[in-house]
Parts: sequence; structure tokens; C-alpha cells
Amino acid sequence: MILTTATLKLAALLAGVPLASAFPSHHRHLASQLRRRASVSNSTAPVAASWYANWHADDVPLANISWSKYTHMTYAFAVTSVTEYVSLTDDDKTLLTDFVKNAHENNVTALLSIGGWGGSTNYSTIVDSATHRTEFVKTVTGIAANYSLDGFDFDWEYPNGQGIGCNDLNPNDTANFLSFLQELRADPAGSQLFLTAAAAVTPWNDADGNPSTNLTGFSGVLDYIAIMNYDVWGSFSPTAGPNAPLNDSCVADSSQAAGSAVSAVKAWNDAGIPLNQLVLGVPAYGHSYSVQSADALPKGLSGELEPFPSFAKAKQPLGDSWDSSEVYTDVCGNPQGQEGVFDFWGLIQGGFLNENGTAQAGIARVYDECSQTPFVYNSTSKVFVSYDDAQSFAAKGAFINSTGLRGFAMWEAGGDYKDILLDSIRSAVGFPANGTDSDGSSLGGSLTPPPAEGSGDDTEDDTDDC
Ligand SMILES: *[C@@H]1O[C@H](CO)[C@@H](O)[C@H](O)[C@H]1NC(C)=O
Ligand SMILES: *[C@@H]1O[C@H](CO)[C@@H](O)[C@H](O)[C@H]1NC(C)=O
Ligand SMILES: *[C@@H]1O[C@H](CO)[C@@H](O)[C@H](O)[C@H]1NC(C)=O
Ligand SMILES: *[C@@H]1O[C@H](CO)[C@@H](O)[C@H](O)[C@H]1NC(C)=O
Ligand SMILES: *[C@@H]1O[C@H](CO)[C@@H](O)[C@H](O)[C@H]1NC(C)=O
Ligand SMILES: *[C@@H]1O[C@H](CO)[C@@H](O)[C@H](O)[C@H]1NC(C)=O
Ligand SMILES: *[C@@H]1O[C@H](CO)[C@@H](O)[C@H](O)[C@H]1NC(C)=O
Ligand SMILES: *[C@@H]1O[C@H](CO)[C@@H](O)[C@H](O)[C@H]1NC(C)=O
Ligand SMILES: *[C@@H]1O[C@H](CO)[C@@H](O)[C@H](O)[C@H]1NC(C)=O
Ligand SMILES: *[C@@H]1O[C@H](CO)[C@@H](O)[C@H](O)[C@H]1NC(C)=O
Ligand SMILES: *[C@@H]1O[C@H](CO)[C@@H](O)[C@H](O)[C@H]1NC(C)=O
Ligand SMILES: CC(=O)N[C@H]1CO[C@H](CO)[C@@H](O)[C@@H]1O
Repeated sequence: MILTTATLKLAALLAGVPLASAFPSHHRHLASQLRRRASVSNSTAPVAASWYANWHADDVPLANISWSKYTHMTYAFAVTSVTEYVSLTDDDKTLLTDFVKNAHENNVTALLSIGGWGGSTNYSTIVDSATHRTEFVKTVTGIAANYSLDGFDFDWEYPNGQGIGCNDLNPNDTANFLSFLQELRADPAGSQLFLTAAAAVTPWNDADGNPSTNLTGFSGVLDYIAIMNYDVWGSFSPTAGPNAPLNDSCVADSSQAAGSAVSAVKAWNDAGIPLNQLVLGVPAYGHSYSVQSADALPKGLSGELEPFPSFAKAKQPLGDSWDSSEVYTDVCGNPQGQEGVFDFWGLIQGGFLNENGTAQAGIARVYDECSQTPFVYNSTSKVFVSYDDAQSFAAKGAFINSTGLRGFAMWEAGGDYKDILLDSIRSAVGFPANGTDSDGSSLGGSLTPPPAEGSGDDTEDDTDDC
């Protein structure tokens, strides 16, 4: 396996990452009905989706996914390749087969995501000529047939915008991407597929490297675009800040308005994507920062927590047990260290939150009304985390409903704890409380917090259990 789990892990945990600020221009359908459908679905049925990260499968078995609460589930990731166009590891070939089987048993649309942070290096090349696009179409329809997939998610990070650092780039990337999708739709098998894309908070770049102003063509070929409204603030930002702001109206310095659901939806809609073809990407994780008490709690230990404190870049805290302090080399050959990500269950395991998702005694918490996201701080360890909880997911769900977006897509299925986040956003969007299966039974159970501390079951990831 050339692509290590570390690579994939980076792809995932950082899906969409530096986009927002690191570059200026930038990150219950019945399956049987879908298979009969031609081209873009005429259905506006709401979407409750999540990505399933293949490298967490040991901790998050397929059987533990709350299938009845989802309409779509996307397997992450297959990666781009100039020789194979799309590559899957041998492990993926087994797991993807089981994934599709589980999804279909639950009437959930099964999609395969191609790309991601670490898997987009060769996207530009595989769409850059008519010959390449035709081969890519053949590959995609072949994979769909071989695995009985309902469709694909194109997670190109990013067309004519650098992502991980060594992606091929071409000024025509976005135009070539559209040509590819149009050719895929013109194919008899491709016309039957459910097609989505995962995108940054700003529209795909035009030939000049600026956000495109007219992406209307994509609305005719993609069923929906999921806006990855997360990693908007992170270790690359000038101060700590919200991972997934709903609104950016309160950032004092407008140059720091790195993005938000409100501004991203406006930008994509202004570029020609109808609201009911936009899905809000929401994170079941947060980012940690090392922050001095005087900066986090300027009014003292009993004062209010400051949401945008300065932080020590050199002291990135270790996140939960899915994070690793081990330095590894990414697909570009660059060393990568700990990312400081806390999944929602990880905040519970790490002593920040109670099992019901409220802040533990001794942990400072503030809910920032502007970004509509919470922050927690442990003044002993100096670890500050911007994250999402039931309250912020309810705000995002209400926004999805009132704006008329198609639904939500959560990164990642295994990040939640006992469906606290999933239940909250489902309810706020307007989904029935107990899942959408026809007989009303709740199948699949709920995800329990995956990695028991020190369980040592993470060997494939080379992750240090902490
Ligand atoms: C979708 O709507 C278009 C235009 O109304 C129609 O021509 C097409 O047959 C519909 N497709 C499906 C699968 O219902
Ligand atoms: C589909 O499966 C066939 C038979 O195993 C194989 O020859 C072909 O390469 C596969 N196609 C793709 C695109 O994986
Ligand atoms: C981009 O597309 C234009 C128009 O089709 C073409 O003339 C140009 O050569 C392409 N540029 C690259 C780098 O492929
Ligand atoms: C936007 O793109 C569409 C499809 O490519 C085209 O038909 C339309 O004329 C464009 N609109 C503008 C304002 O350029
Ligand atoms: C975002 O902020 C603007 C400006 O304050 C406000 O008008 C708008 O209602 C806010 N939207 C949401 C969804 O909070
Ligand atoms: C805060 O961090 C300290 C040092 O790591 C730890 O001992 C303590 O348990 C944490 N507090 C809470 C409430 O988890
Ligand atoms: C959440 O759990 C904590 C600790 O068990 C408890 O003190 C608190 O009352 C609970 N809050 C709610 C809203 O259930
Ligand atoms: C908003 O929620 C209501 C129920 O609360 C539901 O009937 C409606 O379809 C929802 N709208 C959207 C756009 O999801
Ligand atoms: C819905 O779920 C709740 C909480 O799990 C449960 O108490 C209730 O009985 C369920 N209702 C139905 C109709 O299954
Ligand atoms: C899936 O859909 C079929 C056809 O509507 C239905 O009979 C079956 O009960 C559904 N299964 C689940 C798990 O929802
Ligand atoms: C999966 O779910 C089962 C049943 O709820 C539970 O016993 C098991 O611990 C879960 N496994 C993991 C890894 O979460
Ligand atoms: C299989 C494949 O095509 N891999 C290439 C993808 O792009 C990276 C970065 O340019 C290359 O190093 C790989 O060889």
C-alpha cells in the first residue's frame, strides 16, 4: 500500500483545511429508485449524509453506524492516480463491498468519495484532455458497476488552487472538471449515478485563480455540492477561532472573516448553484490550541472565555486517540506532526465534556453568538478547543431549514457520541426523530465512543493511544 493510513488520515481530518485562509482564492432516497433515475435527481428530498472514513473502520464498524438516520453515506477515500485514474487499496476493496451492502440493506444511498486532502494530487491530470476524461468516465462507471455503488462524491481539493502542496494545477481545472462531469452524464451508466462534490467555502477557482462567478453548468450535472464549512480557523490562523462558524458577522477585523456557512452559501448560490443543491458540511470534531490563561480568560478564571485568543503555534496540543504525535511524511514528502483534532467523543474522553455533551466542572465554556459555536478551555493543561455540540448543530440545522438548503453532510460518521450531534441537526432540519426507514424502527444502534483509551487497536494507523 503506497497510500498509508497516515496519508488518508491527513486527507480526512484536514479535509478542506487550509483553504479558507491559507489561500486567498480559494475548501430517504431508495437506492432502487436512484438506479432508475436519469441525470440529476429531480427530487428535492432532504439529505442527511456523512462520510465514513475507511481508516477508522476498526473503531467504527459498519454495523455501528446509525443507518436509519441517514439518506446518504459516502465512503472516504479512493484517490486519484495518473495510471489507474482512481485507486482503491486491497483493504478498500473488501470494506467498500461491505459498506455498499450495509447501506443498501438500510435503503441508504452508497457513494464513494474520490480525492480528499491527500488524494487530489492527480485530479488535474485525469481531466486535462478528452482522452483522460474518457478514461476517467470508464473507470468511474466500471467501479460503480463492480461495487454496486449508487454514485460518487468528487472531493477535489482544489481545482486550480493548491491543497496539500504538490497537486498538479491547470488554469482550466474547473472547466475541465465540468467537461468531465458532462461526459459522465452523457454516458448511459453515468447518467444513472448520484453525483456530489465536496467543496471549500469559496467557489472553485477560475483560470485566474479567483473564485468562479458562474458555475451554473455544475448544477446540471451534480445532484448536490457539500460545502466543507470547517477548518475555517485552525493552527494556520493568526488567532484561535471557530472551526465551523455559522456566521462571520462579528469578526472585528473583516480581513479575518475567513468564511462561514452564511457567506459560503451566498458565494456558491451567487455562482449559480441553487440552494436546494447545496448541502452544509458540518464537523463532528474540533481544533485545539495552546492558549495562556491570561489570553483565554482575560477577566480571570471566573470571567468569560475569549473566543479569539492568541495561541502558541509551536505548542500544538495532541488531540484525542485518533491523533498521533508521530511525525510522518505526507504524499508530497513533507513531514507532518500532531494535528490536535478532538472528535466529539474525544472531548468527552479527554475530560472537557460530560457524557451528555455539557462542559465538565472545572472547564470554561463559552458559546459565541456570532459564530454560533462553543469553545472550551482547561486552564491547567492550557488546552483550548473550538468545536461543535448539540447547540451549534441545532443552529446549523435551523439555518439549513430556513435557507432551504438540501441538508447536511457530517465529517465524519465516527466522530459523534451516541448520536448527540446527529440527532440534534436532524431534528433542527426537520427530519423525523427516529430515522427514515419505512417501518419506523431504529436500526444499527448508535455509535459508542470508539477507541477505549490504551486499547491499542489502532495499529493500522500507527497512532499513539494516549
Ligand atoms: C426531471 O425533470 C425533467 C424536467 O421537468 C424531466 O424532463 C425529467 O424526465 C425528469 N426526470 C425524472 C427522472 O423524473
Ligand atoms: C471491475 O471488475 C472487473 C472484473 O474483476 C475488472 O476486470 C475490472 O478491472 C474492474 N473495473 C474497475 C474499474 O475496477
Ligand atoms: C485551456 O483551455 C484553452 C481553451 O480550450 C486552451 O486554449 C488552453 O491551451 C488550455 N490551457 C491548458 C494549460 O491546458
Ligand atoms: C453561465 O454559464 C452558463 C452555463 O455554462 C451559461 O449558459 C450562461 O450564459 C452563463 N451566464 C453568464 C451570466 O455568463
Ligand atoms: C448573519 O449576520 C448578519 C449580520 O449581522 C445577520 O443579518 C444575519 O441574520 C445572520 N445570519 C444568521 C443565519 O445568523
Ligand atoms: C485539565 O487538565 C489537567 C492536566 O492535564 C488534568 O489533570 C485535568 O483532569 C483536566 N481537567 C478536567 C476537568 O478534565
Ligand atoms: C449533564 O451531565 C452532568 C454530569 O453528569 C449533569 O450534572 C448535568 O445536569 C447534565 N445536564 C443535562 C442538561 O442533562
Ligand atoms: C423545515 O422543517 C419543517 C418541519 O419542521 C419541514 O416541514 C420543512 O420541510 C423543512 N424545510 C426544509 C427546507 O428542510
Ligand atoms: C423514538 O426514539 C425515542 C428515543 O430513542 C424512543 O423513546 C421512542 O420510543 C421512539 N419512537 C418510535 C416511534 O420508535
Ligand atoms: C427498505 O425499503 C423497502 C421498500 O420500501 C422496505 O420494504 C424496507 O423495509 C426498507 N428497509 C429498511 C431497513 O428501511
Ligand atoms: C458497536 O455496537 C455494539 C452494540 O451497540 C457495541 O457493543 C460495541 O461496543 C460497538 N463497537 C464499537 C467499536 O463501538
Ligand atoms: C499514482 C499516481 O499517479 N501518483 C502520482 C500522483 O501525484 C503525485 C504528486 O504529483 C505523484 O507523486 C504521484 O506519483
